[in-house]
Amino acid sequence: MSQNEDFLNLYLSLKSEIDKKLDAYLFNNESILDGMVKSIQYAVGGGKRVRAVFTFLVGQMYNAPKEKLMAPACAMEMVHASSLIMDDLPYMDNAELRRGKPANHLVFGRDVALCSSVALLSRASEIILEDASLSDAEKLECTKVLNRSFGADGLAAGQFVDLKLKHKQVEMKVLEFINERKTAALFSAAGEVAVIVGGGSDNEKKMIRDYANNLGFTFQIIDDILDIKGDEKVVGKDLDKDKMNFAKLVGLDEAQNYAKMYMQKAERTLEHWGTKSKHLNFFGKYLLERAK
Ligand code: GRG
Repeated sequence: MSQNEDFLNLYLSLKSEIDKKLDAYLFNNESILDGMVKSIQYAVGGGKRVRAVFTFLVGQMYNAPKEKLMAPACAMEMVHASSLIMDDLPYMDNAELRRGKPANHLVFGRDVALCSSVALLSRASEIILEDASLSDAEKLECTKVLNRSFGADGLAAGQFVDLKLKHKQVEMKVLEFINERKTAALFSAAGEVAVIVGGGSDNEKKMIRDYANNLGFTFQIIDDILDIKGDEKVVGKDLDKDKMNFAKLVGLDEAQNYAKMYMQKAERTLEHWGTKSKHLNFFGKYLLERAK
């Protein structure tokens, strides 16, 4: 088996474990809540799970037990799913297609979609705080990192600036500001929780945040390229060819060069972990080459 196949098998097996655990975390035993829980399950179903897989791949470099990584990893996917519900709402990006299905608010209504989005944020912290395999210190640090990622210097900040400037010509540094918060912040948190659980040093937490930041930039630039030249049926979400983005600003070819450049920067940080980082190297290439 080639090393690449080896990585893809690992990715698929982690994804399937994550999918199962997310189902279990979101099980509903109150029939009166069926309508909302169906919307929550609908929102969480079907993603690529790259943020949670990233947590596992970083944790693997420390031989961190899988059972300790599971709650923080799933929490990242819950925050991500929450953000996708919000992002698609008519007064945000007003999108109709998500993960190849109608957007949450079109199926369940805007009112229910908003409740589900908030409930997912709350559940994300809860599953970490309730996890018996984590120490109190790990729970505290992980929820702090998680909550910071979607707040006023994370997703919410990135989204705010993105919405305000979406049809304006902006400078590169503004796009970097947006991408760092809207997309890279959650990758950064997903990496940092794994270093916390793995018992890494403060310096390693910083290094993984740097790595994830560059990885997140690559990820967002590929997203921007797909927004322009992707196939809506493959990507599974509304493509917004008119919206200002990195690929529009610099052109498709140059955007691809930037995506590679950020990935190479990221890879240099990984040298610190030597051969232990081999799966993360494949993960980076997988994100760079993705078509959806
Ligand atoms: C307070 C949670 C919260 C959010 C408020 C709405 C919002 C602010 C932020 C939106 C952030 C957002 C949707 C960023 C886009 C990031 C991105 C590239 C998403 C696509 O991720 P994939 O490709 O999607 O991993 P799947 O469907 O595979 O999970």
